Amino acid sequence: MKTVLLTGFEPFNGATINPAWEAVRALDGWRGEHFMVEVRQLPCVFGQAIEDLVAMIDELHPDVVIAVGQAGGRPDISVERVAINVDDASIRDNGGQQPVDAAIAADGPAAYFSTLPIKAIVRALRQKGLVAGVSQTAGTFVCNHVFYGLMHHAAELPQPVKAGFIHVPFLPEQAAVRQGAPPSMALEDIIAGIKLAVEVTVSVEHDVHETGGATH
Ligand code: PCA
Repeated sequence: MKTVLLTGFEPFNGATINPAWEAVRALDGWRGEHFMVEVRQLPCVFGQAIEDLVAMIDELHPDVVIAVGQAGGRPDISVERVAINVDDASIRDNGGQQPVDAAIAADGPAAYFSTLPIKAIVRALRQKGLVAGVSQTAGTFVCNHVFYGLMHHAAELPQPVKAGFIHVPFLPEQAAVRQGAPPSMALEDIIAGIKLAVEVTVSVEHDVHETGGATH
């Protein structure tokens, strides 16, 4: 039985809802034939978010970790390829911090690649009619920060952990109150996408290597 840790961020930047958390918390207690899912919330706070995630991993010893965050303005479920070693915030986090051009790990590599089967996930999502793509940037705010911290910790663990990050769009009710009608996705579609990402990750041994997966 594999353990899958799914995390979602709390709302940030004055919002009252985060689609990542709404989707992830709907999967609390979900089990498949060969896996069980543990769901946790992460604070949108530099430093603390990585500390919390590392503690969760050390407690649960998951085989798979998928962290999920909101990427408002993106139209697709973005399966992130790469985490980079920099914090460069254009807004404050929920603790009032706004790091600029700061390394996440002073002695860490410039970047880590996701170890999720990113192309296989995108293919499966598209086959279900969900708007999805590989993304080449998770930004430089708390999501990239957590993604980098996750991969940095996973790289040090004795057991192999498949780990990565997925960004999800606004919900329709978030888009409705914003200027310029940004794209959005129904909660049920975001949930279906995260479920598929889990199922593909636990069942696929090697990623597929095909072109056309990227959107960002
Ligand atoms: N999205 C932000 C941080 C928390 C979240 O859900 C980001 O993309 O960095």
